[in-house]
Amino acid sequence: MAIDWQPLVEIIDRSQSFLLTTHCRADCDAVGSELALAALLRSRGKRVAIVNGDAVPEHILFIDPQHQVQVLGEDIKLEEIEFDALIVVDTSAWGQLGPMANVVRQFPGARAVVDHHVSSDDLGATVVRDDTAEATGRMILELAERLEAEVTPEIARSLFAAIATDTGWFRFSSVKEATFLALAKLVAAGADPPAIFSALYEQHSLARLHLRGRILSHVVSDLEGRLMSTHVTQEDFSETGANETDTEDAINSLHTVAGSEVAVLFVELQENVTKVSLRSRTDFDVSKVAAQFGGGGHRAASGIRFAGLLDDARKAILDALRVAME
Ligand SMILES: [Mn+2]
Repeated sequence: MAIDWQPLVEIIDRSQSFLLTTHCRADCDAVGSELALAALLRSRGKRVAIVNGDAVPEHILFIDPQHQVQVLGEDIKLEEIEFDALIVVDTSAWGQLGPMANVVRQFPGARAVVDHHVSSDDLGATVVRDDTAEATGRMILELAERLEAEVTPEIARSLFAAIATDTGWFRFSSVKEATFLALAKLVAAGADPPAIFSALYEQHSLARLHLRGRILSHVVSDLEGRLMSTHVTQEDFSETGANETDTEDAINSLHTVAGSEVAVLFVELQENVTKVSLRSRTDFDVSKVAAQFGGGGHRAASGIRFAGLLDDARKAILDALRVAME
């Protein structure tokens, strides 16, 4: 998909200072895109601050060694926010911005969004969207090329990590030729894949490994193995000492079973909220089922925040999947 960068380039050209933000519970695509975009803008003499609604999750802190990401209300106050332009990356959903939603809503200057998600709200912004892109990070690389900016080793590392994580280390169906062409450019510019892999996947806690054991032991198979699901309870968290971010990537283990088409992970959060992740490895579109429950995402990967108990979430969503997958 050819992206029209011109409206965003015009905002960049006419603005001197930029506020960058992304979704809460940020991932490497979110933070990597923010950091790379910040470096690009600074290389053009712009003033840039990155302010998120919550802190960068601990397991991806390696991506921001200089602690450039600030947290609203902790590192920077609302009244200190004065910028010409605001750019939101890797989300277009009010509900994912957390405390930054108000900042975006009241922002008086130019607003822009760079995102690859299908489902979107109207943020009152100039939107650059490519829902065929595997990661926002690859879109930022394209912007760098459009701006003829130098891709420094820092930018390369941030964007490599962004693309690597949003593609599950290049194994999701969203991966295409353009992915590897971008990665080749990033490696040429100084990204070090083994170092990034180790920082991402080989620095976890023992608690996370124990939690993974529980997630695997809870797996149940449905529709003769086409629908695989599992869950994590608050008790699993407290007994292993792991936390919610330690569930990341666990769902993909369910697809290691032959014949599995759709995988679902239910995570019991506090206050009767259940977080649901869905992954499809066929043409079956999990975002349609997610949408039935107010969730969103892509055909191959979607999520739901279900207002209800774990057992109720399992019953409702697995029932809906059984019907949809028949
Ligand atoms: Mn992303």
